[in-house]
Amino acid sequence: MKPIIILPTYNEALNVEKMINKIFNEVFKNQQADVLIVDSNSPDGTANIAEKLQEKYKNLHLLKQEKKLGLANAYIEGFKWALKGDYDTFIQMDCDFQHPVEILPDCIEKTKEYDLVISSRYVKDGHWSKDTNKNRTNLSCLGNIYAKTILNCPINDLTGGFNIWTKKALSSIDLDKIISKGYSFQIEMKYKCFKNNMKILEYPFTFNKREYGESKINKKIMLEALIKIWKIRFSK
Ligand SMILES: Nc1nc2c(ncn2[C@@H]2O[C@H](COP(=O)(O)OP(=O)(O)OP(=O)(O)O)[C@@H](O)[C@H]2O)c(=O)[nH]1
Ligand SMILES: [Mg+2]
Repeated sequence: MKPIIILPTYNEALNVEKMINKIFNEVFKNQQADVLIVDSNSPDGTANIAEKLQEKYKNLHLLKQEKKLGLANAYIEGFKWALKGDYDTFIQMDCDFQHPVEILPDCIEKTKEYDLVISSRYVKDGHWSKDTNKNRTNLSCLGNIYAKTILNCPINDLTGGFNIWTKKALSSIDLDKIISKGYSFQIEMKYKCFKNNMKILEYPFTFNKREYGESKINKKIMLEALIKIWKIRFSK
């Protein structure tokens, strides 16, 4: 049994090779973890780079989606694939270095006591990197307060995408009933986990600024998330 890191990618050609090298050469040496890239047919050729890397790393897997159907769809396909494998820990992480891979061994250790470990910007010692645009941080803070209040849920970082799931927590959620398409997926998954009475820890980390490549988040995606929270609140 070992962990699997699931990396959704859309146009991450500038990041993917560096990220995979860092995971396998610096943090999980001797390939004590697997990585699954779920690529939504990125026009910049991210999947081609991943295929080349598979020649070097036998623990690197690639799911090629035919088209971009949103972050939720990519993660659901990735989770379903991983749940069929011999894994005990399922890690969600962006492929743009905003989430520090180095903290993963500590977070994985914490899954001995907790069902879900959320890497959090909104607990003591959790931060945004100082050079992040203030509008972005304010929007995230407000979004989290809004979601937390509507859902009446104690999780501070509901929107974050750096989460470490045990098999128990992930299997407690019916992935076919997830209603989110975009980034509200992160909120919906954590809320369902909370409703399923799983033991949850928020582990502090510093959210870095994206160095290479472009953000996929836009006003439409954010608006969709704000509205979806009401549907999530009343979904079964
Ligand atoms: N497979 C897949 N990956 C996606 C999709 N949309 C975003 N991603 C990936 O999901 C991760 C998070 O997306 P970002 O655009 O970095 O979102 P963010 O980190 O909230 O925003 P920034 O701070 O602006 O970077 C990245 O690894 C993206 O490449 C999608 O539709 N399909
Ligand atoms: Mg990002």
